[in-house]
Amino acid sequence: MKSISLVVVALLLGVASGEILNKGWWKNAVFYQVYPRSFMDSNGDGIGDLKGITDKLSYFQETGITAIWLSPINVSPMVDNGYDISDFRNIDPQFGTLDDLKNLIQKAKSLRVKVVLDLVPNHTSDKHDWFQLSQNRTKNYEDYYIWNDGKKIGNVTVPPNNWLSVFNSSAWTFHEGRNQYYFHQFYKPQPDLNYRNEAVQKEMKDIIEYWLDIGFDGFRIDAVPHLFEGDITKDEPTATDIPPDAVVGRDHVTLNHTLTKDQPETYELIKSWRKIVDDYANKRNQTEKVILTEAYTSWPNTLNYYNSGSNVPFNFKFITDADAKSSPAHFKEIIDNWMSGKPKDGIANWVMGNHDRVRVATRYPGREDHMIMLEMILPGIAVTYYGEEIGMEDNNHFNFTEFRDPCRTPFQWDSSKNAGFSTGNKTWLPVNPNYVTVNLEEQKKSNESHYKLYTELIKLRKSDVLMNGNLQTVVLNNDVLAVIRKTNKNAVTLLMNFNQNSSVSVNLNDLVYQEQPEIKLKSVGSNLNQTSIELSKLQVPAGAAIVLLTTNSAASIGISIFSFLPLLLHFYRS
Ligand SMILES: *[C@@H]1O[C@H](CO)[C@@H](O)[C@H](O)[C@H]1NC(C)=O
Ligand SMILES: *[C@@H]1O[C@H](CO)[C@@H](O)[C@H](O)[C@H]1NC(C)=O
Ligand SMILES: *[C@@H]1O[C@H](CO)[C@@H](O)[C@H](O)[C@H]1NC(C)=O
Ligand SMILES: *[C@@H]1O[C@H](CO)[C@@H](O)[C@H](O)[C@H]1NC(C)=O
Ligand SMILES: *[C@@H]1O[C@H](CO)[C@@H](O)[C@H](O)[C@H]1NC(C)=O
Ligand SMILES: *[C@@H]1O[C@H](CO)[C@@H](O)[C@H](O)[C@H]1NC(C)=O
Ligand SMILES: *[C@@H]1O[C@H](CO)[C@@H](O)[C@H](O)[C@H]1NC(C)=O
Ligand SMILES: *[C@@H]1O[C@H](CO)[C@@H](O)[C@H](O)[C@H]1NC(C)=O
Ligand SMILES: *[C@@H]1O[C@H](CO)[C@@H](O)[C@H](O)[C@H]1NC(C)=O
Ligand SMILES: *[C@@H]1O[C@H](CO)[C@@H](O)[C@H](O)[C@H]1NC(C)=O
Ligand SMILES: CC(=O)N[C@H]1CO[C@H](CO)[C@@H](O)[C@@H]1O
Ligand SMILES: [Ca+2]
Ligand SMILES: [Ca+2]
Repeated sequence: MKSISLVVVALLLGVASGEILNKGWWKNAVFYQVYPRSFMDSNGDGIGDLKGITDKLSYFQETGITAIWLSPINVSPMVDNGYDISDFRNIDPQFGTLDDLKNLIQKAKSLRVKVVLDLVPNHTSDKHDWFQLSQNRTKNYEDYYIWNDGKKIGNVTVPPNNWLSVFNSSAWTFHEGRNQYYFHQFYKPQPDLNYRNEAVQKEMKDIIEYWLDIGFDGFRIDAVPHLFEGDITKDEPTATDIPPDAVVGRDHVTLNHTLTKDQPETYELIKSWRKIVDDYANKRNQTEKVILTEAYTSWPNTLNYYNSGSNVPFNFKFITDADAKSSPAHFKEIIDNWMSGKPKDGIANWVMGNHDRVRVATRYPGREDHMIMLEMILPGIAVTYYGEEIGMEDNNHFNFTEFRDPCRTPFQWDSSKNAGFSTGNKTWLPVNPNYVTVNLEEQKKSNESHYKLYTELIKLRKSDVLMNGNLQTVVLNNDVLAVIRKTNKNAVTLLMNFNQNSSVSVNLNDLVYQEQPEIKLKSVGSNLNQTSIELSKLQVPAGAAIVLLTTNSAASIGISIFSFLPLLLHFYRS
């Protein structure tokens, strides 16, 4: 009897007894966001493409990047730069072919660079087959989207509620063919999928498995707070603090998004996706898949994402909650809040920029190195937006049609035509004219550059103290933020002087170990020329950031006594 049940148990386990390998590979990772249109153009049409990225894969390996994530590459009418997908299983011809992608992934694997796909599940393009079938009520597809009759006021039909699109104006558009409104959180040609329909959930599961078959190491999931909507018969309340220039009834900021953001069902959906990727890896004994989620949201909701299986609920606090005027105390608060607020076993992450935001070098003028040093020295995951490693700035020399364009201009490889991005006669967005001086080739040659600093930081991250050390944040003399990582052997200290006008003297005696103080790294142009370092009055030059390493002499004594202990015991016994 007993042996039979053992066999049964073994069989049951056997079914699911694969193994997820290399668990936690992402915990100290550097993720790098590639914006494919702007990274490298292989065929001179002025638009970046997959072959271009493949040609540059060794760059990521050289630099020490763990994983790249690709902004959308799926087939798209490009109403919103690929965030409007019309075929989830194919590559937009502007970027190349499915074979190009397979080559990219294969080469990346051989270089040990992981590749993550941007999944855009909140909506499709109105050109997607599903929408074509849904708009004429083809059986099984009627409810793929969020359709509604609207309300009759007298003889006039109006949208069912007051919900507004993220890009302002009503989130409902009337469709003549179907004689109903459809809902869109973003642009009109981006109808929202109806995740309350099981068939839609099944479609997305199949799509996730499809891309895992192609070889992706995980997904960055776009706009998760917008996946579900609440009761359509209800209006959203007016927001409490409306900006003075906003138009009530038109602008998204004027409503409190109690029904169109962060609905509780979202977390169940993320959990189901976690399960899909885990089951997939488990069944095939593959490396763990990673899930990154994009959500501009509150603390409790961020915790929900952590607890639903998102490895990296993006931390945008240095984009949304701080700027160049923020004090060291404010930075400290942001860091401490994330560290104490995240779940105990959750991994912190730090994002300084992305394709929707002003670049970090433009938001923190002259302090781009501070911000990169900060994300690299803090515990957990660092996320780089392409070009941050060379201090690329927003291209504000042109009048762009889109408010998000200035941060999306081509990568600045060298000082040749089009910054080495394209051999074409024009590029889809104009290259920043500063490429003549701000470019990778120049920075590789230079003794002191943003790029050199970036690669040195990545090397330093591999040290035990930055992988495992604890964290302390201290404000010194009102001007300097100290970020200290410490093990019982040594301490790495980042000192950021927020004062651009004068150097500040700080006393580190009670904060760090005393032995072998060594300046490991410094921000570009920091003017640091101390020959002997005095921990009691260390000068941090105006606007500079430095990384200091010190050693615990007691720890090495401790270790030597400890290692003699067995020997002593041996003597004692004999
Ligand atoms: C996965 O590994 C287990 C042992 O850990 C082995 O029994 C199983 O056959 C492997 N499965 C595959 C698909 O390789
Ligand atoms: C509905 O639209 C699809 C896609 O355009 C088309 O193939 C199909 O024939 C249409 N069905 C009806 C009933 O019009
Ligand atoms: C709607 O009704 C009003 C009066 O009730 C009338 O003046 C108007 O012409 C009607 N409009 C349409 C489009 O039928
Ligand atoms: C939205 O409403 C909630 C209560 O339902 C309130 O706590 C919150 O402050 C409101 N937010 C805004 C932006 O109006
Ligand atoms: C939406 O309205 C706000 C003002 O409330 C404005 O700042 C923003 O640029 C508008 N967005 C678009 C896409 O027009
Ligand atoms: C951008 O357009 C504005 C108004 O149309 C104009 O005043 C400004 O000079 C333009 N800037 C550039 C860099 O062309
Ligand atoms: C670029 O411009 C040159 C000179 O005007 C022209 O000869 C060439 O055909 C153009 N190349 C492309 C790819 O359009
Ligand atoms: C760069 O460093 C090398 C070796 O340390 C030195 O020989 C060279 O003079 C330096 N160049 C500049 C421009 O400082
Ligand atoms: C630095 O000096 C400028 C003008 O010289 C002043 O506006 C600014 O407030 C000063 N900054 C600090 C941090 O003292
Ligand atoms: C370092 O040396 C340079 C030139 O020798 C000098 O201008 C600068 O003030 C010094 N910096 C510090 C922090 O002493
Ligand atoms: C938060 C957010 O807006 N994320 C993306 C969701 O989709 C829109 C529309 O396609 C994109 O523009 C956003 O980047
Ligand atoms: Ca191209
Ligand atoms: Ca939605």
